[in-house]
Amino acid sequence: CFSTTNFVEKSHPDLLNEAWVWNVFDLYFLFVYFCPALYLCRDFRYKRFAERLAQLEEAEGAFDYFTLSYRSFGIQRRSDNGLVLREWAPGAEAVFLTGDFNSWEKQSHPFTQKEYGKWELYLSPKVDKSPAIKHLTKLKLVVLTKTGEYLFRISPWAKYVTKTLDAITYDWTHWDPPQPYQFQHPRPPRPSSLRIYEAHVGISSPEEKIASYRNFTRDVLPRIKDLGYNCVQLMAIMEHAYYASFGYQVTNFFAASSRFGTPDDLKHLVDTAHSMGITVLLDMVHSHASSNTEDGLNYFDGTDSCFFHGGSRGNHSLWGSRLFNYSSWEVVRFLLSNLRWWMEEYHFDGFRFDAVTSMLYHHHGIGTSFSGNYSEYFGIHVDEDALVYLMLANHILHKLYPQCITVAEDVSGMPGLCRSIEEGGLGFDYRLTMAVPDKWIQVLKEVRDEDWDLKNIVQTLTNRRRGEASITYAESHDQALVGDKSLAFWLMDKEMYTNMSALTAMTPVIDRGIQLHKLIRLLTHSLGGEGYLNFMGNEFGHPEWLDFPRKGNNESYHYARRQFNLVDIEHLRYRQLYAFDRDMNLTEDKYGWLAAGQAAVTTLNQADKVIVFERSNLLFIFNFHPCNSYIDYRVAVEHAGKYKIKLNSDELQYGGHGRLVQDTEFFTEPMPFNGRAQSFLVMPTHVSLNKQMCS
Ligand SMILES: *[C@@H]1O[C@H](CO)[C@@H](O)[C@H](O)[C@H]1NC(C)=O
Ligand SMILES: *[C@@H]1O[C@H](CO)[C@@H](O)[C@H](O)[C@H]1NC(C)=O
Ligand SMILES: *[C@@H]1O[C@H](CO)[C@@H](O)[C@H](O)[C@H]1NC(C)=O
Ligand SMILES: *[C@@H]1O[C@H](CO)[C@@H](O)[C@H](O)[C@H]1NC(C)=O
Ligand SMILES: *[C@@H]1O[C@H](CO)[C@@H](O)[C@H](O)[C@H]1NC(C)=O
Ligand SMILES: *[C@@H]1O[C@H](CO)[C@@H](O)[C@H](O)[C@H]1NC(C)=O
Ligand SMILES: CC(=O)N[C@H]1CO[C@H](CO)[C@@H](O)[C@@H]1O
Repeated sequence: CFSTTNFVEKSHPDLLNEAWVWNVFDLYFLFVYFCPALYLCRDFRYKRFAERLAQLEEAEGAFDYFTLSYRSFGIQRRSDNGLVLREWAPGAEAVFLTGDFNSWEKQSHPFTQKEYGKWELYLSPKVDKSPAIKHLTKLKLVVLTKTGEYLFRISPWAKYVTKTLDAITYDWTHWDPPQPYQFQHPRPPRPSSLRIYEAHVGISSPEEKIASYRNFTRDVLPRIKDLGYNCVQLMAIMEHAYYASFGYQVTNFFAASSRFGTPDDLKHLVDTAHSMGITVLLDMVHSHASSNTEDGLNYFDGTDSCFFHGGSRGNHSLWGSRLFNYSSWEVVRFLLSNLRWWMEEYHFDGFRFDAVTSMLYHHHGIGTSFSGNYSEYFGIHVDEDALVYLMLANHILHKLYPQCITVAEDVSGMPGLCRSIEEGGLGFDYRLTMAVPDKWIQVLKEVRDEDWDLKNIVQTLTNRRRGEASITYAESHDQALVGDKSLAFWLMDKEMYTNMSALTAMTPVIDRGIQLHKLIRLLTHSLGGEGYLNFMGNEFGHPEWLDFPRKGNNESYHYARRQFNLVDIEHLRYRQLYAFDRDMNLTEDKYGWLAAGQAAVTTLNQADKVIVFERSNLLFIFNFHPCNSYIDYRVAVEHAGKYKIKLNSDELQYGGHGRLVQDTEFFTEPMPFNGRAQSFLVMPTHVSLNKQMCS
């Protein structure tokens, strides 16, 4: 999300550092022991969830039916080509349908009022038995308000909205193609190690214009495959009238953005990804909605409380957007059906829920910092309705699609976020470690290399809630946004324009940048979580930052693109970073450290700037010292035997110095060291060590 800078994540208190596993007994014990009220809170949450679920089951048959409401709302074509239209507009005095089909006659097609604020209209087939409204017909709802105003609206259930170049707002375009898209490929199995490529279709080309779903399918999916990522997370798919909102001010929740092509083009993209074994996640924005009225959801029925909270509670003061009323039955129907829609219609494999912190708390995280004190997560400042909504969403998704993956963007560190609902959790599979990228930016911005506090860095990477899975990243789209810049640019800045050639010797700036870029990413990948995420382009050290066309930059696309052309130029060093990123993923794919429990750090030497840890039968050794190389450095291991180098950032092909002999074999000795029974000396056979780096 684009406004997380207001949130501060501090390290969590001691409780979390103990290796306790979250289970019902621990919960009970902890809460009863430390604070009975918290235990009651957790219990209360589960009860509220169970009640809500029971209500859905009872009132609407079963949640399966309730959450498929996109099959009864909006426009439905029956088998005889009769059209049934249904809307929820409790504040309306009357509702009409208008469009090309009735020459934009405002009142010729009135809806009939039904119970609970619902409206219905039936359009019989034409004489030739074809439907009354053709594929690609432009439509509008006309809502007559209680105050006698006529409002032109797009159906909240619209599947396709389009805009002509000179128009100001979007049009509702009826989507009912004669040949519906047929998916060819099944969903791939759920990966045990999630390596996510976070991508935005529109900016996915070097050209200074908007790239399409087709461009992405043809040009970017093969790169993702080649890089060894097994998951792509698509941003900005749900239609957003304002391009520069990066997809976070959604106007039409059921429409795939037409800026990038047709719904079928997106289906083809997902299908093609599946054919490559790539899982596809959708960046899901259910935390708020655009405040647009004519082409958004705001004031749909002429009141401020349809879909959203009425009054000031319905406004997000920082984002200028509208906040959903999660206690409303029809809002829950709309949002849960929205999740089903993207699963069923587009075959997405799961969701990354945006701005979960803003949903969970009445204060939306604004001006609040989280220290880890449990009173911050339980109490009257928690929006229990939003919390129960998220539990319902996770329950339904996991019940209906056992392979579905849900990821929460939460900066607060809500306990139990990624524990099962039965245990009193919220039921997400992963959370994003939002403190990690902030730490890297802070280190690169503020700390001299020789002063890096490795203990603090390791703590940031490892201090997470045990028993709850995390997706970690050195940088995501948040860090790339204008005002900040990519890690590569923090490291190498302006020399990236002139000194990235691999044909000349590295300058000290480029040398440092290339080496640290690799180390930062590998350390984050191997120590930081149970999944890893990279933002499109950063795998090869994308320079600069992202800025979408807007008034303030003269509508320029110069920074709204990804310069894949850089990595395609044979003699530039971007290739070396790309190769390392690729081999990092391939090594993970082979050894599966992400799926292998947390690492045990055996050496954390602040003076030597060395970190050593084991994970998944692998030994990781990092030297962050800006000047020193070491000969005969003792490292501890658990398992006796022979060790070989599998991935070496110092290889020449990765822009390294080639100081290690790749096929060296290391034999353990039964010499206890740093808490392990075995150890050995790491001894590069090439002793042309680069000692002069600091001189
Ligand atoms: C998308 O692909 C088309 C067809 O090859 C090409 O003409 C167009 O320039 C591409 N657009 C972008 C933004 O790369
Ligand atoms: C939210 O919806 C509920 C149920 O429809 C309603 O009772 C309540 O007044 C709404 N809250 C606000 C602030 O609009
Ligand atoms: C909510 O925000 C809109 C514009 O952003 C404003 O017109 C409206 O008065 C606000 N409502 C309240 C109750 O603050
Ligand atoms: C946690 O917050 C509560 C309520 O604000 C306070 O009484 C308590 O002292 C805090 N505990 C810690 C460890 O800071
Ligand atoms: C770095 O780029 C500058 C400007 O083009 C050039 O003068 C200098 O020789 C380059 N340095 C190296 C080592 O290539
Ligand atoms: C936008 O264009 C105008 C007129 O060409 C120019 O004066 C202004 O500096 C430009 N602004 C930016 C941010 O480039
Ligand atoms: C998703 C993906 O490309 N995975 C590949 C990772 O690397 C291994 C080893 O080369 C391949 O077998 C996988 O297909």
